[in-house]
Amino acid sequence: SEFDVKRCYDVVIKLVDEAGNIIASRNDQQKTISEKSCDVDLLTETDQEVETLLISNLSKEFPTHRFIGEEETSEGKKVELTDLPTWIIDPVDGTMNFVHTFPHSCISVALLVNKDPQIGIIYNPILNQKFTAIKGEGAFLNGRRIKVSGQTDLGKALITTEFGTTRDTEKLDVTMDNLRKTIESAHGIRALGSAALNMAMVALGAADCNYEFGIHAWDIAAGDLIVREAGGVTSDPTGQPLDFMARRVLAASSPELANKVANLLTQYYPPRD
Ligand code: LIP
Repeated sequence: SEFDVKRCYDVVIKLVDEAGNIIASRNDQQKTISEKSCDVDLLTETDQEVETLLISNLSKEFPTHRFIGEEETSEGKKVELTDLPTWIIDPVDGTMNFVHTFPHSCISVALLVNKDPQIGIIYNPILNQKFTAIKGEGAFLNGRRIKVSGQTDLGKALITTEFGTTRDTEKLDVTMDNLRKTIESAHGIRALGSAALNMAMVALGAADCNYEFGIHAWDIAAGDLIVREAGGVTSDPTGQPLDFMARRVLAASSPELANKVANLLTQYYPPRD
């Protein structure tokens, strides 16, 4: 009841700026890498350091708040989303990019209350792109209002997706099937290497739709709010409501386009978080 979203935003944005400086300063340095689910699913020391910076400072300011972080979870902690205020944090989304200095890595942070995003921040400190949203107040890039394209025509749509961080044969078959169908029916296809930045491109109107199977809540929670505050829609890739634990996402510039892409896609159901 005493929830003060503005105060939460002011606290987190300072920490995100600080974390961004760390990521930007390390981008072109050698990284110490560890593997998560497989040898193309990566974590670096910077992921760990940034997550600790955010969680330790946020929990000092907001002792009752909960946290879901990529790094914490990779250490075996179970993902549990309750109705309590919960910060969902990906310290470095696009870790493969970060390891290679491909300049599309970002911090993705969202604050949920009653499982509903109130704040979303996606910050690429290497290219200085800061996407922000507070529920009901619109979406912004570096302080300037952004809007989705409004595209409804699949044949004119630029679609973003990813190839995934697994070499599982069944998943790869679905991925290739969907790439082929998308290339055949859309205007073009792009993969930035960061689920959060792909969604930010939909919010910006630079891409028209994004889908991915195999993501986690921390890859999409901030993007969900930023896309919707920019006038877009988010859902499960079937068109059903988005479920942060289902590891599946669709974001689009219009309900019409979302529906067309949902009908096009071969569905894949990873194990839930
Ligand atoms: C990864 C994304 C990647 C996506 C994976 C994964 P990480 O996040 O950036 O684009 O395909 O599903 O979530 O591991 O770099 O934070």
